[in-house]
Amino acid sequence: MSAENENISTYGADQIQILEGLEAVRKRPGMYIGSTSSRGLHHLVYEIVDNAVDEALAGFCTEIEVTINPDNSITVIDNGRGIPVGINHKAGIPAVEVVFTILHAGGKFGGGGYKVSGGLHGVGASVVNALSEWLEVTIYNEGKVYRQRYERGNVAYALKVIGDCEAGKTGTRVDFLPDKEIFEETVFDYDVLKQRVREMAFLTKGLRITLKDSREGMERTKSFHYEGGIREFVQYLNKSKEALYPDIIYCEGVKDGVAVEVAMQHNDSYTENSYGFVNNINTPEGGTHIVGFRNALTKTFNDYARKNKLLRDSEPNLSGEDIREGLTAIVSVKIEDPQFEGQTKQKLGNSEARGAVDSVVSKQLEIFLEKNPSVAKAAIEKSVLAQRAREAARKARELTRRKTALDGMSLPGKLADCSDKDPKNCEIYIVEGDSAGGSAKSARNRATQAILPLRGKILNVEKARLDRIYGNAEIKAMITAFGTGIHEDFDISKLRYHKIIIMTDADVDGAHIATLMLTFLYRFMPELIKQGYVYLAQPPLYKVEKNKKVWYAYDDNELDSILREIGRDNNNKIQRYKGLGEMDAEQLWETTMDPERRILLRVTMDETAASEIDLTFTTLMGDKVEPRREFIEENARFVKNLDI
Ligand code: TSJ
Repeated sequence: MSAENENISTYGADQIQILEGLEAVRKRPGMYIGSTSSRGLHHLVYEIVDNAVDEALAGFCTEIEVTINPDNSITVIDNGRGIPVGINHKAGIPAVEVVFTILHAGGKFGGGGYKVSGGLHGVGASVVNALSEWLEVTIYNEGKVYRQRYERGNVAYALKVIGDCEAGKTGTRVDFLPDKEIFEETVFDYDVLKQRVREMAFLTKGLRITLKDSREGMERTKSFHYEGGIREFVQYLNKSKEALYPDIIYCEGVKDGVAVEVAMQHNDSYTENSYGFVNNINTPEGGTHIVGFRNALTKTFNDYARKNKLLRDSEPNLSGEDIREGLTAIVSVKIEDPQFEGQTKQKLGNSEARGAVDSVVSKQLEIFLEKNPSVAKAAIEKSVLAQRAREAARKARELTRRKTALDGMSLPGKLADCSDKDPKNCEIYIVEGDSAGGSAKSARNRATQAILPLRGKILNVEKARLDRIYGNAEIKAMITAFGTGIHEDFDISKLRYHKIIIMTDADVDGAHIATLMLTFLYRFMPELIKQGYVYLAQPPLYKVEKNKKVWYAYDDNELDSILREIGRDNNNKIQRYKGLGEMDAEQLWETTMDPERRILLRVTMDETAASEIDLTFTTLMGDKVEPRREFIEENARFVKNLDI
């Protein structure tokens, strides 16, 4: 009857086996792409783009174009050699069909050395095919255009020639529509794709990746192309910071089958900002490549400092942490058979990567420092200051530790604690200002809601060294109230409240204070955010009264719709709240604190491009005005809730 039946009979037993393979993917999609949420949805695109990037890494592709189509399908086009169309002898079907219909069609076939990207999932095109309502692959090669279509992983028609193209043109095009039966979310987010595409372009120097949105009303295009590769990545990450020296330190080499590329530059901040990549995939958990990098860095800088008398004989060695203070670095390795370890399988385990990165960086960094003594001096002088501050911070910390040991877990004086002691039931409101703190204290449910008022602007941890941070009263109060400790002492099981709620005025100042607090939490207790314990309260902006009835509006749109409903007339009394302090306890309770009625925003971290999170903070909190304006303008058209 249909082409479908014909194909199945053509391929016979082999085909049945194949279909079973992809059925497994549809049954348990999470096993193959992590989740069926928005994150899994976007993962489909990365999976396809990764394959095209592999072609670029092999030296045969210079351009990739990714398009979000009006029907929410995706098109990825490259100008590589085109997936081979010849029959694969082992499978008895065209190689391209093997790619799309056999699970884990990695390995080698047709002598082509087809390699699967070694990422978190790294499962390839067949998984995307299995999870798509339909997928079409089009190949341009030797003057011909080939096409094959699949539906939910099944062959819809066999590979066929659909036309001619210019003799020299080669490339691959994949169109697919994610299956609504599988995904909870099927609408693509341009910004999410943009982050990953930009990262890919930085990591593959010379490659141009263009991202297009063709959906109605959302049309836009952006091209990413960096001849400098990860050197430009470091520049980009440092763009809203003050670099300590103009140069980007760069090391590159191949050893024991591991291709190593490292770029770095110090800035005047106090936090390290390094990212590791293995086969272009971010490794937030680190691994052997990062160990090798750190080892080389510590050793080479100390050797240089001793040799050039930048460190006195009486002074101890600089620690790795001292040298990495304010360092922005990208460590990128390419390796044939990456082994991932740890709970989340994101930590590189290959021991040869440690030696390779160590050796390449040690050799080339030493040469660089010899050639650029002013860079060496700037970096080492900063490290020496870091060393002293670290020592001072250790002393301050020990003092507070001893103090708490003496008076037994003394909670901050300003904290109005709740009476329930089960953290699961407890919330802590961090409130800006004593007056709002007062209202919150009278409004709260004393059993489960604790209030910690903070005075004045909280310290910007982006601009302070550890000793000052630990000495800051507001920060000390938060740390003791939470109960978890920080850094090496951090223990999430000691968290005293399962909801940490930041409550600030609904204006620009309030947003700034909330960002300062989130910056502190992100830098010092990221687990609290990662595990979803941190929230933003949403106080209303307006109160509308009419005939003794009251409405609250949380933004201008809501105010509009309330007014439309009740009629715009002189009986309306509209009050714009300038701050939390203007609300009385009852109003604050019913609008912002009552668990039954309030709106809380949970703060989340999207790990798609970790490097972008840091950039968001430093752009918003740093000194440079220009990048901040650019950032706000660039994002203003599509502002959402600040979703870090
Ligand atoms: F993921 C995918 F399969 F869907 C896909 C693959 C999607 C896209 C957009 C591009 C590709 C892709 C694969 N682009 N280029 C290639 N190259 C090959 O598959 C290829 C071509 C020739 C040879 C050879 O040895 O002659 C080897 C390979 C692996």
